Amino acid sequence: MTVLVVATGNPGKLKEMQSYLEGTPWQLQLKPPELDVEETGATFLENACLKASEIAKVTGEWAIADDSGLSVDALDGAPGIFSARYAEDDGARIDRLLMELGDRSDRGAQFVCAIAVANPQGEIVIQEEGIARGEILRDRQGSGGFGYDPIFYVPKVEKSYAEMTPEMKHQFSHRGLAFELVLPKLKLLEGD
Ligand code: ITT
Repeated sequence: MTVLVVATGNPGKLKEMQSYLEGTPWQLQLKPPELDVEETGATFLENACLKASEIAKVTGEWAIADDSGLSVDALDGAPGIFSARYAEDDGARIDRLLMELGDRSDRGAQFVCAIAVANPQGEIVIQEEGIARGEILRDRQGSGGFGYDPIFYVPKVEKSYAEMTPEMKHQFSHRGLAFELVLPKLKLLEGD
């Protein structure tokens, strides 16, 4: 079995990535905790590629990275690629977003997830993006998930991400959609 290093330090993302990769022939390995790649890219995809490539080169193994975030229409796409850097923890990030949006009625937003896979030489062999549209709630709703989940509402299923089961979030989320594109390509690679 070939090792695939899951290049994230975010426990919420890690849990979802591990569950999406379950059943593939890859032997998943955690990223060394001291390895932190600076996200200097201008897009989600650039940052995902930077993280996958750097972690692959340092570990000498295949690596998969996720760069994701929430872009709010009325805030000109903020926090976007700066979603993790918006405030110091998940609670404060949600508080800041709700404060910036105030009682504006245009509450449209999208979650974006870019996934990149690098070979042990650090070359990017897969890059895909998933986008999920929704609305920013006025208050937190639900207790599951992580990050901005309690304030991101998907009208089609009348639930916030934090109210979804893991299976439902897989079906409707940005990360689930990105993995739908990535998994068949990973399968082909394993056959090489
Ligand atoms: P790594 O770079 O180590 O993977 P990170 O948390 O720094 O971890 P990002 O730079 O990609 O990751 O930032 C993503 C931000 O968006 C972060 O604040 C997440 O909590 C949030 N986020 C991403 N996907 C999410 C999801 O499915 N639900 C809620 N919040 C999410």
